[in-house]
Amino acid sequence: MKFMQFNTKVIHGGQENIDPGYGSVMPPIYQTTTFTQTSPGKHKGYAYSRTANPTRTALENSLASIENGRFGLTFSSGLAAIDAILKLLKTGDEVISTNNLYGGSYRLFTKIFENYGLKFKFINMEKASEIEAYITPKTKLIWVETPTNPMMNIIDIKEVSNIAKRNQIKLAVDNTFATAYLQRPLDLGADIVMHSATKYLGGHSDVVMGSIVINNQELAERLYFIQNASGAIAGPMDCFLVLRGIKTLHLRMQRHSENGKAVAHFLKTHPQVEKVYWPGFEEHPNHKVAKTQMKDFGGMVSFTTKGNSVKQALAFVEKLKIFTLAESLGGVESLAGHPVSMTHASVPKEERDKIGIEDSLIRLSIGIEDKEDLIKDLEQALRE
Ligand code: P1T
Repeated sequence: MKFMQFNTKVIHGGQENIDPGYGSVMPPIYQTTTFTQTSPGKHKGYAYSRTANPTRTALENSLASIENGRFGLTFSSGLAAIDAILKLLKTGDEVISTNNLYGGSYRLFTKIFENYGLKFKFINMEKASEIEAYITPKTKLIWVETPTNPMMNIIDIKEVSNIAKRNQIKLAVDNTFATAYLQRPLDLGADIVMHSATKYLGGHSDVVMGSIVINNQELAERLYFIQNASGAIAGPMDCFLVLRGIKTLHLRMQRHSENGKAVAHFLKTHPQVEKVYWPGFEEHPNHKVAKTQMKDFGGMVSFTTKGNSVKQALAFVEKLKIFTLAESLGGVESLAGHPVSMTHASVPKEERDKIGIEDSLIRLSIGIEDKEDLIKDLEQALRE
């Protein structure tokens, strides 16, 4: 069904003949570890649930469909998905990564994979052409997160992909903040698109999961091998929940974006607020790129307050009533976080300072509540 557009794909993509047994509309939750064989190796396509499980297949096919890819894989967390991608590499290989990215990704790169002899170069990619200077014959992967967590930098996926292709380097894009609703990295030339499905894809703050979508068959086979050999797979119940989440992804992302815009504009004019980071502002350094590669600007907004102190930031988040102070993002409910003490505590202070993660920085995941209520809540928490 090649003609399907995005809103149809989130509901039907990859879901043909989902339950040949009884014709259920949603896939059954195959809560089983293993499958009957009539003779060794003779079965109906599934032998053991680490290797493959029908509920997982249903989700993996949905993910491939919405990202315009051919192959989908799901993992027990976003970090497990990134871990699998890095296992494509060998000791001595080099990775060029954005210098602003989720703290846990940075920790995985520097505290785990550097021990296995991978080398990471963390650079600012806002001017994509500057990447070229860091490429060596050992560079095998470029790692892009856009919008970045938590500074909302925008990286030009198409331009980076041209550089990657010219130099025969694979390009992986962490699409967690945007999702396939707002941008589709494979269409822009990326080789691998990765998500923390824990966030917008699941959408209800009740599942931890990661996903990968690719087009290239050889790459897919290597990743399926790693998924099975390393074993950090997603369970059937969680796959069911994320599949359910995806069916309303378009509606939620539309509302997240609408509310995100309202909150960003409110903060911008508030006397207590110093800076607001949101790619929808014309003065955002890569607004033009965001406008071209994204359908809208999403529901993530970060800001700093005048005076820039940790104390101030903590007082603000403690006063919030509708926003919940919590790690994570992308659920229906609005969350607030203080990156310095939460999501990015694992990034050393000198690195944080370099990329603008200041002491008073607050990151908001704008939910799908009434925007007037969200603004009132922010207003009362900003009141001294
Ligand atoms: O939490 P997990 O599902 O393992 O996903 C890791 C991850 C990867 N990439 C991005 C861009 C992310 O934001 C995350 C997780 N982020 C948070 C928990 C957070 O609060 O930012």
